[in-house]
Amino acid sequence: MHDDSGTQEAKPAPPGFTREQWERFDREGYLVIEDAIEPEAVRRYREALARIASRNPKYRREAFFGPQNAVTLDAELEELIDHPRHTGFAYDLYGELTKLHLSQLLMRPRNSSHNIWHPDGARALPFQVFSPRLPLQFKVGYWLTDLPRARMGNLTVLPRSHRMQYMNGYDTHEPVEGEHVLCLKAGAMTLLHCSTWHRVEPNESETIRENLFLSYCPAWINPEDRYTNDPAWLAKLTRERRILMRSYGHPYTNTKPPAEDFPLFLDRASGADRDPGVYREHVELHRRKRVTQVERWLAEEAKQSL
Ligand SMILES: O=C(O)CCC(=O)C(=O)O
Repeated sequence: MHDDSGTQEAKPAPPGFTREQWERFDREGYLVIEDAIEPEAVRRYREALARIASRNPKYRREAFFGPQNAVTLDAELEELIDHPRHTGFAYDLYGELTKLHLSQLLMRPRNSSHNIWHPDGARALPFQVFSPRLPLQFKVGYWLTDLPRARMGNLTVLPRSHRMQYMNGYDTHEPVEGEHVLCLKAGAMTLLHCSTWHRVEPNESETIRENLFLSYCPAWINPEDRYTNDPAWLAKLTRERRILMRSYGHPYTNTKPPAEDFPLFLDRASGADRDPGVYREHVELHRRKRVTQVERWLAEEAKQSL
């Protein structure tokens, strides 16, 4: 039986942050989770990247390659829209309005272009002005090749810099004191707060750095890599994947999605589609605020500091 709210089809939210992981992410501005991606999945994703490169006439083995909207480029990557390895982390932040902001595959060969220091998101009026604590973009990294040492095209972060609006190395490649060059094994997953300053190391090795980024945001932030998606492609997706793509015909629908897109997920612990006792009965599901896991932790923290 179908009910209008979608509750009967909805599944519980996948696992997200442990309390300890959240506290570390909130303090440092990023998190590394080793061995998060099974070797078999690393192999499948690498094969998909190779297929995408081989189909693209612009691909050159010696140049940076970074096509976006990657989940549409190979059927093997569709599962990344809502994979339970990482989607729960985004849901802990953005709850019922979670949206896939960007999907991108990256190949960084020797001596190819690499990014200078920057935070993600808006520059002239950074997200941090309005959201000094919580990220308005949240970037999940899937690392598919071993990067055992520096100067292999590594992602490099400045820990705790997500509270800084100015940073001396901005728009340069210069190493800065306290930076962390991420030396990762294939299968690691990283979580990055959009306000954390980061750059990319040059690649002086023979390894082509291969990875995937999946960013999430609240639906009311514009996506980075598309306006909408092909309706025929969307029609083949599962309910959760279609919702997470937020391919709406009218821009304000991102702020107020339709009733059938609720609940995105049921509460992980209780299986409920709504928070109990906060509204009168007549208030419809798609018009109800639901508290996120991160909001709960922030509320507990505020209580403890009284
Ligand atoms: O490729 C990387 O490691 C980071 C790229 C980057 O700077 C970004 O995605 O904002």
